[in-house]
Amino acid sequence: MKLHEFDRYPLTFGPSPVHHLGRLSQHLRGAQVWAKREDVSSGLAYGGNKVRKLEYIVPDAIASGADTLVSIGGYQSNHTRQVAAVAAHLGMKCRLVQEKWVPWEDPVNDKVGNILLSRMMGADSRLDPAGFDIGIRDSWKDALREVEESGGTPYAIPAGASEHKYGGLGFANWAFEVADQEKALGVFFDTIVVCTVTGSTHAGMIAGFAALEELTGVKRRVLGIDASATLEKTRDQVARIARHTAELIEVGRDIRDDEIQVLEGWAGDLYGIPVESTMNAIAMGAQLEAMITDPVYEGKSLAGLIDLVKDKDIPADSNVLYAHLGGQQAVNAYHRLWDPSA
Ligand code: 5PA
Repeated sequence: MKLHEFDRYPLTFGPSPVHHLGRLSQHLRGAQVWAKREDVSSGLAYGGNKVRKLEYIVPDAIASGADTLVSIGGYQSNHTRQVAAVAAHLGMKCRLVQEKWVPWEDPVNDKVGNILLSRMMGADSRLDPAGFDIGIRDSWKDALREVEESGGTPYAIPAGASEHKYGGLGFANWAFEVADQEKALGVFFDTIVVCTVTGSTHAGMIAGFAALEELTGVKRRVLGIDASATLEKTRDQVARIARHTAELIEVGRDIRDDEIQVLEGWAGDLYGIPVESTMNAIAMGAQLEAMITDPVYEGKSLAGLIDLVKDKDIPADSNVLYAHLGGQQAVNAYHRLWDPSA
């Protein structure tokens, strides 16, 4: 099937906005930097990249006859907040497993930001002490069984909606959206920069741009910036999902190895813990553009973009598109990073 033939349940306002980051570009003295904003493209609890993925998963959930969406993430998972939002929007129940993915000791880490919003939207959000892993977890299987035992019909959405058969479709569609927006704006983005953890955002883009390359012959670089700090796992997962998604949407050829670029250098040692480059990037985005990024994901990918532009790895005569995937709600749990009295 071609991408446009897959069912898509609209959860966004439409194409996410694209805009030029003029002051940041001027400051970096290199490529022109633009952003495409998943953080402001849905009315469902502030949106983010998972809402776009869920547009292609919801038809399957509805067709399955499920009454409860079940998913998993860290205490401050953006993904689980978006699953809770979509469940509320559909009139379904929501059961969330929130694990201690990040050793971030703060008394409000499991109380404010994303988890607060999920609870506000009626999700049954339960804490679990397990640490970070992007794979399939026992705690999640237990949650599915518990929903069944209590008479519900669960629908399973894995971490980041990535290891789902349709997890890559949302961002394959993002690639086609970019191509349309380029025409309207009269600009060409030769490089895309995106944050990568569970992989289907980046993987979907790879598949979508490969499909476009087959149609138009136009090549570009889609650079994933690792924020998982478990690079090999994330790289494997991106490659697997990109190849699976390319097959699903009938790209007509294999994804080449050179199309799968997950870069390391900005994650620090641990998922969820910012490093100096993260904090500098967050400050730059906020103070030059009032573009808010978080210390877990977007601050790290912005740090990658900044260095690649400064070092001219992204050439000065090019246009680079920063995929802003949301995630600002977690900053509440990281308040002390900006607290002058801390
Ligand atoms: C997340 C993910 P992928 O997981 O698709 O690679 O996306 C990475 C990413 N930016 C980038 C933001 C703001 C994100 O929330 N978040 C996860 C979550 O539980 O929130 C899946 C890890």
